[in-house]
Amino acid sequence: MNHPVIITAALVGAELSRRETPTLPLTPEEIGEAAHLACQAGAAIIHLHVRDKKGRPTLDLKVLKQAIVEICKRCDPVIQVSTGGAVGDPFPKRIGVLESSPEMASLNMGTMNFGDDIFSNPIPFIHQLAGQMKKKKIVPEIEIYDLSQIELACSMIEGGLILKPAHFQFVLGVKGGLAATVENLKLLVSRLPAGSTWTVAAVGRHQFPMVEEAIRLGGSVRVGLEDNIYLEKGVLAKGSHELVEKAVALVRKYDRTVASSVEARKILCLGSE
Ligand code: KMH
Ligand code: ZN
Repeated sequence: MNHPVIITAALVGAELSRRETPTLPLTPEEIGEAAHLACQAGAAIIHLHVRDKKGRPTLDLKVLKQAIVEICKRCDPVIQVSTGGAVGDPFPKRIGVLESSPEMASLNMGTMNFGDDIFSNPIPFIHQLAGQMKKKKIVPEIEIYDLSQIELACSMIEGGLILKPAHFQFVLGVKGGLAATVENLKLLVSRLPAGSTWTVAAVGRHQFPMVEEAIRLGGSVRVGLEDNIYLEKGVLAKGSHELVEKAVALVRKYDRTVASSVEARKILCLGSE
């Protein structure tokens, strides 16, 4: 039985600047406002990166907490902080973001080529992050960029470092990861431990074809400027909310419903032991 579709809005990311899209939110207030618009459009989860005063990606806890305050002033989404940060961010700072006490955090499952960079996630670091999340009762979103990463996640679930039911995100179309194809998505879904929930984030022009497929297959979806800045070919989105609106229309097209943040918390077992 399909559950309501959980829409995650990834508002900021670490790779973009205002050069690529003038509507990218940068300050905590702008992020709060962008989150509000995304939630009004139908997002239940906000995937959160923050920027410093110069607009550069930062893991500064003070800025992160300010952004969370600005979001929570305006709406009540599940806050999912990024522990991925930007390529090259030091591990202690990436673990440090958990001190912001979010309900969820991303947990990236492997070192890989990431465009022309290396996204470093050695196994001991993944274990350390997962251990801290478990201790702090923060639910991980397991970020899967390639098939082999599911094997590692499964071993961590079997070993009890990640609690069941686990929640997975398939990040498709990254240069260095698995391509964004229907075949790959079906293969990934077929490898999940029973009872897992899953969602898809595909980059660039792959975002909406994969969103549509995920909705058809019973999963959830992530959209937002972090992954894709275009509403249509050649048309920049005015903000992540427009991408959320487009995802909502697809959810309705397939007779599914959009999860509220309250429903998302239930589906993802947030706040339970
Ligand atoms: N910025 C990427 C290197 C995450 O948020 O956990 C990693 C990323 C994944 O965005
Ligand atoms: Zn991210």
